[in-house]
Amino acid sequence: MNKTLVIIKPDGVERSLIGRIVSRFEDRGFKILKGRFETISTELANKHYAEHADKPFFNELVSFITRSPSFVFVVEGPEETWSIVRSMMGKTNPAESPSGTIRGDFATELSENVIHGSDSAESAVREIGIFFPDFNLD
Ligand SMILES: Nc1nc2c(ncn2[C@@H]2O[C@H](COP(=O)(O)OP(=O)(O)OP(=O)(O)O)[C@@H](O)[C@H]2O)c(=O)[nH]1
Ligand SMILES: [Mg+2]
Repeated sequence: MNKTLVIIKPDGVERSLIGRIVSRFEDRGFKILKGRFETISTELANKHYAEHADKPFFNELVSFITRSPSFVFVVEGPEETWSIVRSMMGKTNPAESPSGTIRGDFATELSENVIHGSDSAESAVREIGIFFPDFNLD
């Protein structure tokens, strides 16, 4: 799987970080495909974050990701692109993310951590299907 889904979350769009974040992926040698602004609906957020439905932070997570436009796009690179993108993002908690990673450079809060990236090849296929159902992954 050489494509993955990336979302610059509402905090990143509100803070005008799109250009700097997209540049990192382009500088790394990836292609940006299919990007668009989207205020994620509650229905889509529930589907996207279904694995967290039972967690105590789920309602907060859904209200955050739906509060204003996100920038949703597909990144294309070599095999296992999702894994390289995740390493560029840093850890889930920005406080544990080293400088040089996206969350380590642009975020401080676990609940507002600027970026989402698919966490496996299977997640990439599933999530590209959720946001870009017409995208041909063959
Ligand atoms: N408030 C709170 N939020 C959490 C906690 N754990 C995770 N989150 C939020 O829920 C999101 C999804 O969690 P995960 O899927 O485990 O983390 P992730 O894969 O690094 O983040 P995503 O790329 O957004 O999926 C995270 O990005 C956090 O913003 C928690 O313990 N408390
Ligand atoms: Mg996740």
